[in-house]
Amino acid sequence: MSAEPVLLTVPAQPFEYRFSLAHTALVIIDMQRDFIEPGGFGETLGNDVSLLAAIVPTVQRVLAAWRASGGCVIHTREGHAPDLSDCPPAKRLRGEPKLRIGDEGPMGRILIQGEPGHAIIPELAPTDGEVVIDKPGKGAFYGTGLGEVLEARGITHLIVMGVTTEVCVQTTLREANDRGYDCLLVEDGTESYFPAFKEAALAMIRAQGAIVGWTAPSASLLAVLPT
Ligand code: C5J
Repeated sequence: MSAEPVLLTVPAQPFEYRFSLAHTALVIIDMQRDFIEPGGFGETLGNDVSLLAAIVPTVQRVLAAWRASGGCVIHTREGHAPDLSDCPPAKRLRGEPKLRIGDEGPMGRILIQGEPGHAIIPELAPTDGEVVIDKPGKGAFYGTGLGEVLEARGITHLIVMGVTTEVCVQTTLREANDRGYDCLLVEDGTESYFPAFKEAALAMIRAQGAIVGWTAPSASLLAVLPT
């Protein structure tokens, strides 16, 4: 008879979040040079990328603690095949960015797999055995094998960090919630180019009795992880 996994409880909003390490994945969304460093996709859209860089130490701290606890780690990267076959023209042609997806920039072709800008920042580089999901869209389930990866590992809960809060993070949380996952978003482990959008997204996620999920500061999560 196998023992029941130990349940950990995080003080969270709108109420406590309970999870077991055995059935929970830490999902780190799109902490790529293209979003966080000058000269990438984020900056071509006119954004101040320093806002996003500010959360790197927090994400590093939670990742280190999660790795030490032996939990499953999943990283995602937004990007497209070099021939752009998985990039809808509407995504590439929308707006008036300085450079479009696929154009040559200071970190290689913008948002293209294998280019320097597409890489996860070195501070958060995946280690052997960690899953990396390449995604063509904003949500991490659309057009990827993430659902199958989670199912194969018996994952029922997701603890999420990354960028940007109201775009790829929120889209992924909504996709996950519709698939039945209980999700906790780490408040200081996510950021937006627009602080007001971050706050609004956090409020929307936890409203109506955790209609999309829970939110909690990293300190509350770190306090319950085994040392
Ligand atoms: C965006 C993302 N903002 N990772 N991507 O286009 O949030």
